[in-house]
Amino acid sequence: DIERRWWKEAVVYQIYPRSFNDSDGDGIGDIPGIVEKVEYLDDLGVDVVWLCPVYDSPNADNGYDIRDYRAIMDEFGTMADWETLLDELHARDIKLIMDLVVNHTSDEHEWFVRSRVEEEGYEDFYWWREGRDADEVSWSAKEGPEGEAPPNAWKSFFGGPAWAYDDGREEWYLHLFDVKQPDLNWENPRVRDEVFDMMEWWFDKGIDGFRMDVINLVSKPDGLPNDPEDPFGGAMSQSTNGPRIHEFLSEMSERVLDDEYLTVGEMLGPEMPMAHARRYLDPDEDGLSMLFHFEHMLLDRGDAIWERGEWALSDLKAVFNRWDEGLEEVGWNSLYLNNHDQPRMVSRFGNDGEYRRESAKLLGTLLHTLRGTPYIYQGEELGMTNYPFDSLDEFRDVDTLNPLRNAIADGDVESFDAVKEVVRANSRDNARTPVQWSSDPNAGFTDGEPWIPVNPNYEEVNIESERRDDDSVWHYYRDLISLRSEYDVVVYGEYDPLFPDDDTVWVYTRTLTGEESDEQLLVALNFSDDEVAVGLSEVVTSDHATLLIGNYGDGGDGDAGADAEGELAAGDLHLRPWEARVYHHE
Ligand code: TEU
Repeated sequence: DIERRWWKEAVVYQIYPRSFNDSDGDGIGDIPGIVEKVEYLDDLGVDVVWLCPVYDSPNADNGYDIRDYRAIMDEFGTMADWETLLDELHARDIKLIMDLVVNHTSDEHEWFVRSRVEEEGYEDFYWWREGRDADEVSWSAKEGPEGEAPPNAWKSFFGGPAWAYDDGREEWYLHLFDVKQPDLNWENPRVRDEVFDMMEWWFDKGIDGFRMDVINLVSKPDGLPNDPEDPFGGAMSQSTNGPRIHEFLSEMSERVLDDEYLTVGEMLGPEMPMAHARRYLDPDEDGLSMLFHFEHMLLDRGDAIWERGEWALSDLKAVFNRWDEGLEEVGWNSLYLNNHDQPRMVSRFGNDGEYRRESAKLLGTLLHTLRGTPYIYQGEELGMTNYPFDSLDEFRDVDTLNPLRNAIADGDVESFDAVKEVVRANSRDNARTPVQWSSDPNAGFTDGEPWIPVNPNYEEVNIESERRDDDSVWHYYRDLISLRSEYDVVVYGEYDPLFPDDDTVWVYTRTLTGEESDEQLLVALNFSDDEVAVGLSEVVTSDHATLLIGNYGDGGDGDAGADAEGELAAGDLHLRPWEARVYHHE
C-alpha cells in the first residue's frame, strides 16, 4: 500500500549559482560553470538539481528579486546556456527544478513599473495603501511625507517597516522582504493568470518542477491586521497560511501542475499546523509533492539575527518525529539541515573542529535514513563549515546587514563587535561562500576576485582532496546516496524513534513489511564528543543484522553489541564520538 513516486526515491542537490562555479573570471558563479560540473553531479549520484534563481534581476537579494521571469541574468549567461544545462542534466537522467519566486517581484519588474504609474490594468497588481495619520501611532516612518505613518505596523523580515512610500503614486506599497521586493497581490485574478502562464512557459521548456519561494505567504487577510504578539507586527503571523492560500494553490495545481512534477513549497512560520500541511500536500487538494518548514531551523534562533535560542537534541528529534507522524497518512517529508539561507549544518548541529568529518557524516546519515527526500546543499557533501566573519564588510546579505545596521543606528545594538559571535554563527552568508573545488587560489572557484570571500579552510576542505581520500565525507555521501536505490526500506520504511527524550543519541528503526521480504534498519547516532553506550537488549531481537554503513569505516569496537564483522547482537552498543551506524537485517 505504499505509494511509489520517483521523487520519494530521489536525492536533490541544491545549487546557489552565484557561489557554485565561475567560468569567466568575473568572480560570480554562472551557468556555464554549472555545465562544467554536471559530470561531477553525476559522479556524486544525485537525481535532481534545484537551481536557485537565475532570472534577470538587479540582485537586491541575489536573484530573489526578479525583473523578468523569462530571461536569464546577464552575469549568469544566456538562455542558450540554460538550455545546454538542461540538456546535459537530462542526458544523465538528472532532473531540473527551478525556483519560483512569486510572492514578490523586483520593483524593476515591468508590472511594478506600470503599477507605480497606475497604468490601466496594473493598478492592483501589488498592495498599495494610503498611509495613516502619524498621530494615531506611536512610531512614524523615517521616509514618507511629514505626519504620515505607514498603513499598518507590519515589519519587513529584512528590517524596518514593511511599507515604502512612492512619491509618484503618493501611496505606500507592501514589501515583506526588501524594499526592492514589492509583494504581488494574489487577490487580483490577473496576477494569478500571469504567474500560471509563466509557470507553463517554463514547463514547456522541459523543466521537472519548482521549488516555490515563501509560497505560503501569498494570501493576505482582509484589512491587513496588526498583531502585537508577532515580532514582525503581524507581517509573519497574518501572512502565513492566509485565508485563500489553499484556494490559490489548488487553482495552481489544477491549471498548471502535473503528477509527474516535483514541487516543493517553502513555508514560513514558527509552527505549521499539521492540518494545513496535509492540505498543501494532499493530491486531492493543493497537491504539492513536499514542503520546507522552518521548525528545526528556528530552535537555536532568537527574534533577531544577533540573538540565540537554547536547544537540546531532544527538541530537534521532536520536530522530526512530529513531522514524520503528521504526514504519515497524507504527504511526504523533505529533509534538510541547511540551504542558502542557513548556516552550515556541521557548524550548527555538529562539531566543525575536531570531529568535522565524523559529524558531517553523521548528519548526512540522519538526512539519508529518515523517511523523506534528502536535499543536499552545495558543499555539504564535503563538510563545508561556517566562515569566520570578523568585520561587517565581509558580509553581503541584506538579511544580515539591514537589520544589524538599523539596530546599531537605533542604539539597540552597541556595535558589530558586541554581537559578532552570534551574528557570525547565524548569517545566511555562511552558506554563500564559494564552493571549495581545490587547493588552487580562490579554491578553484574563480580566476578573478570572488564576490564574497572564500573560506580560509579551503586548502584542507576541498573537493579535489575529498575525492582522493576514500575515507572522506564526499565518498561517504556517495555511498549514502546509492543506498537509496539499493534498499527500499531506506525510502519507504516506517520510522520508529527510540529514546525520544535522550539528549545525546538519536536512535530509530525503519521497517518495511512486504510480500517478498521484511526489512529493517537500525540507525544509531551519537551527537556528542564523548563515547556513549546505548542499551539495545530490548530492541534488537535478530542476531543477523549487519552493518550497512558507518562513519568510522569499521565494524565497531568489538567488545559488546557489535563484533568486528559488524554483526549486531543484543546488548550495549558502544558509540564513539559522533559515531553513526546503520544496521540492516531481513
Ligand atoms: O527565504 C525566506 C526567508 O524568510 C528566509 O530567507 C529567512 O529570511 C531566513 O531564513 C532567516 O534566517 C526565501 C529565500 O530562500 C531567500 O533567499 C529570500 O531572500 C527570501 O525568500 C525572499 O525571496
